[in-house]
Amino acid sequence: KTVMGHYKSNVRDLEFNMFEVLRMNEALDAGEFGDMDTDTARGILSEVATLTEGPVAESFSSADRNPPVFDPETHSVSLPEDFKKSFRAWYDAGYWSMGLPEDLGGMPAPRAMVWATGEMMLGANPPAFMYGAGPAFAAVLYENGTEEQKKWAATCVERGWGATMVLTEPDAGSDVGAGRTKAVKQDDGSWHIEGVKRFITSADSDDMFENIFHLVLARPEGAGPGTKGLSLFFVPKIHFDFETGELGERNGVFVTGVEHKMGIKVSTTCELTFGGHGVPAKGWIVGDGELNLGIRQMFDVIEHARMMVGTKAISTLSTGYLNALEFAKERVQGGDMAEMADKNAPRVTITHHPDVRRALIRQKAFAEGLRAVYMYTAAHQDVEIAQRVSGADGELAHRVNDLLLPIVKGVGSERAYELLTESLQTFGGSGFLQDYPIEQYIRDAKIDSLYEGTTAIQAQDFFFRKIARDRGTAIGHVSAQIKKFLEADGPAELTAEREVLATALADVEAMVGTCFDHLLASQEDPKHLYTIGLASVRLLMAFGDLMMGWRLLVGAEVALGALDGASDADKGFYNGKIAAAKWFANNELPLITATRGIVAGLGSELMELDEAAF
Ligand code: ST9
Ligand code: FAD
Repeated sequence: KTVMGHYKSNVRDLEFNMFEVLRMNEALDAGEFGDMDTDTARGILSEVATLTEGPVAESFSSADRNPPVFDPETHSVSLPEDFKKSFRAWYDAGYWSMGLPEDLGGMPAPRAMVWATGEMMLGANPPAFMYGAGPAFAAVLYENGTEEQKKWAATCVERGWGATMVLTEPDAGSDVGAGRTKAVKQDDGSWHIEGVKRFITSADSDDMFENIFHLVLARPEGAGPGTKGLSLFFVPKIHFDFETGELGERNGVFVTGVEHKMGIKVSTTCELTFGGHGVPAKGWIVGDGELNLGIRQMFDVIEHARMMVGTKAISTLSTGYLNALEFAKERVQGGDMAEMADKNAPRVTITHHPDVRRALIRQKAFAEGLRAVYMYTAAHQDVEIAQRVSGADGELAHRVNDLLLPIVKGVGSERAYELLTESLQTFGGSGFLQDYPIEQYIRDAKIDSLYEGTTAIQAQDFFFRKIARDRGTAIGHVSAQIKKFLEADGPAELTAEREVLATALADVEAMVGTCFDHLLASQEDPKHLYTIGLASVRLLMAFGDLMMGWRLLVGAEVALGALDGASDADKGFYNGKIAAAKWFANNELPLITATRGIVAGLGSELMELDEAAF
């Protein structure tokens, strides 16, 4: 069984975020993004919605039922034809050029546009978006590369090559610094890479690309341990003439296995062997050859990828919710609760049942709350927009983006997976069937809390790096923004909810304070670091809820202000924004107070428990 036309975009909410809440139209119409003005942006959003709901979504479930086949003899995979067609439909439309450097044929665009169109791709057919990483990865090569490498980057884009990011090894997952793949310097300035990497996305892709370039972390012989001893190498699948781009000999990097997975099956997850087949795997160190820059350069890739993973999860929740909503409006089951005593009362659609309404508004609040958070994050990826949205200058905007990436990625993936089970539940037993897309959404979205740094890693990154090492600069800026919102005059209709938000902010600040206390105390007694480790995912999730609660209320204020004179369709939309924000404030935010208490009471006893007791 396959599902056609599964994807439901939400262009109205994307436009609401971009133009009504974040007011990006001001920067667009001031000409800060070249030819991209507001009308152009709206036109693109609507075209991408049509493209993604149509040809891109078409192979979503069939590709799941007909996963790639690996041929160990030729080290290659074959992908379903209809999937390749979906990919082409997207790639040939050329939207990947938005936001790329102009030297690579890029079209100026705010990051929010990149991620808004990305959202639709990632909801319709996530693997298809991921196979299209070439231009974005080439841009990282361009930005970190030598003059000559900048030309290679242009070749990669012009010829439409595929790309991978290559970090993980069997013994080096979260701990990237444990990687053993080594690099041996050659007289001609190139390096020979030797080792086995695993779980490499898109490392082979049938005939979709004439070539693939791998961005590989490896340890130059003699370099030190850990991540700081790694360098980044550009390793093409097939050698090419650096002047003309013409393809030459096969390089010695081969796919030696493809995993069988729970979801995103058509996205190939490969074992990749370097220099194990009698042909050297030649690579070139990215940049001017200074050692130990590898992890920093790779993080330029990782930052895109983490944003991508969070947006993928959030988009899947959004289409999950909209599918559940459509089903709920049609499914007739049971009588109205208020007529409980009357066995002959008319049967109603399940949208009349309080618990279904609770489930629907919860899905809506999280889907739209998370969208508002990733949009706010994207707004801090452009100086021009960040300045307008929060008054952050370039440096601060960068820090705010850094702070929020683990929220988009970590909270986005955890909440999307959790809430998608609520979407499935809304379908009743039908949700369990492959006639509907939800079971695949759940399988496809589970990966999002795992790759690109598990939730535990995101939570540690959030506290140790994005808060403590940042000396609270970015989080201070964001809480100042929340306070500004709380202190400004607001509509009476939202007074109660603003009070709840103020409490949530105080709770989160207290939790951050508790973690700082343990950090300080750890200088005397390192066991206090355990307590932070035990608290960190709770803190991450609580901050995510605070961000959602805030951004939803900001949206609700905008909606309240726009109700007067709005069309009937817009009235429905705006009332939905207000209802979801109120619901989130009254039903989710108060839970943070309990978490604050739990975190305040945490010790490190759990770490002393004998393993035999588990
Ligand atoms: C993977 C791929 O899972 C899955 C999907 C692939 C999809 C491919 C397609 C994507 C398409 C995307 C398209 C985008 C389109 C957009 C278009 C736009 C035009 N931030 O803390 P330390 C650096 S891949 C920045 O001591 P440890 C920093 O340089 C596998 N930098 O770490 C730092 O030095 P310093 C993913 C950071 O203890 C240095 O690292 N695997 C950050 O040595 C050392 O830091 C993972 O993600 C940061 N947040 O190592 C691994 N953090 O301090 C997860 C660190 O001097 N594990 N640096 O600045 C971790 O992240 C670990 O925490 C660790 C720890 C490895 C960093
Ligand atoms: P481990 O690191 O062994 O983690 C196991 C468990 O221990 C997790 O729950 C983790 O949270 C926890 N844990 C580990 N260390 C810590 C710690 N210090 N503190 C607290 N908890 C900890 N990698 C690439 O390089 N390129 C790719 O393209 C790519 N694509 C992938 C595609 C798929 C489908 C999959 C499954 C993986 C992919 N990966 C890729 C690898 C992915 O990034 C890793 O799987 C991930 O980083 C986790 O590593 P691991 O699987 O070894 O788990």
